[in-house]
Amino acid sequence: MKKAFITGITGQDGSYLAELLLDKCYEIHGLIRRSSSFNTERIDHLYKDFHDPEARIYLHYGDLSISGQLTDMLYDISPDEIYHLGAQSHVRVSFDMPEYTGDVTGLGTLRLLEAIRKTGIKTRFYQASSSEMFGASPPPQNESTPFQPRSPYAAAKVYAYHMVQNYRDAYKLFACNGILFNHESPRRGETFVTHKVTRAATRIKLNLQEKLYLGNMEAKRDWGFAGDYVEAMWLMLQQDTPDDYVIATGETHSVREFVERVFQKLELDYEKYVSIDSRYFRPTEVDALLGDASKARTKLGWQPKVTFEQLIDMMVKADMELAEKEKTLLDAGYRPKGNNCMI
Ligand code: NAP
Ligand code: G4F
Repeated sequence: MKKAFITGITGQDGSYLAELLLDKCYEIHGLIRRSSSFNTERIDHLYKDFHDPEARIYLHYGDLSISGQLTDMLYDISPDEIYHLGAQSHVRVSFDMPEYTGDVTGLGTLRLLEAIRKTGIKTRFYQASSSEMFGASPPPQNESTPFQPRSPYAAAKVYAYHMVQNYRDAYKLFACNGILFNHESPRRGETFVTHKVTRAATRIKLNLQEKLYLGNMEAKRDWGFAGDYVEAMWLMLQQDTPDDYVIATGETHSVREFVERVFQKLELDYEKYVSIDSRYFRPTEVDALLGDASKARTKLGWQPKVTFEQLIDMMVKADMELAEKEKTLLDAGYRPKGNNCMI
């Protein structure tokens, strides 16, 4: 049985990747942060108590900002594959917390690479690089497009990307950068724009919310489905040689178009409900992302399965179910928990 170590297992991608690797009969070790409230909601359906003989997911407390502990953990587990997905991943928040983002999103990668080098374990390493690194470079973007980062998050990811390449060259580590364009799902964090929109529109439909406040609606993104993208991560680590790959759908849509389509599906006119709030604008924006994933298609045999339209349907359906539950509770006199004041 192969062993995988996943950082960010409690995040959107971590949960889909854990599902995929369980299907492939891996033993999974995940890094989780101590939290005063539960933070394992996305993997609760996969988890079995470790006393259960069928348990194949093991969780370990730790933090990407603490190197000694990461080194000990990797030495003890000695995983065949490491999927490094943990990060402060919110671009707008990275402007509020640039130092923290540099530490966790940038140096966190270095800490893991150093842990591999120092322990000498034989492993393969996946780095969650990002299309945000392209920043101001005009679309379409592929593996040869220059990086022009436009946020502390993107700058931290560029640093991590280069450290991966450096450790690959200097120490012959099997280390890959997956340069993934935006990917979404019903498990996407609610402060990212797609989920913020589907959640708000479905709540508006059921009279649970009156308005939706957004920032720059003209930005364009290449949005795919997270479930498809984790397959590409796995494929990268199954190749004979390590390399870097762009993963994208090759289609781009503006935030406005996304909003319009979601509201249309619910037979609502978005212009009646959506207002602009400048606090959601970024000091510097990435105007347009559109990925060219030809290399992944040719070398990995990877291509996305879920279309933009299907992604929207999936997210609207899941959020409508949640909104209906919320309404049922409210109608019965209960106050449902979980409305985020930071959205
Ligand atoms: P996400 O939902 O925000 O998940 C981030 C994960 O990192 C969570 O499990 C989080 O733990 C963990 N984490 C944050 N700070 C940590 C720390 N100091 N120590 C240990 N763990 C920490 O992100 P995602 O959308 O799944 O994305 C996964 C990775 O791909 C990230 O590196 C992201 O930057 C990158 N990426 C994402 C996209 C995209 O469109 N989704 C595109 C390109 C690249 P908690 O649950 O405790 O917060
Ligand atoms: O959903 P977003 O916050 O995603 P963003 O900034 O593109 O970053 C995501 O994708 C990256 C890959 O390219 C990842 F590396 C990163 O970790 C993250 O997963 O914003 C998308 C667009 C932006 O242009 C933003 O300005 O939507 C615009 N937007 C407009 N109003 C908004 C809002 N974004 C958010 N989060 N909230 C708004 O109210």
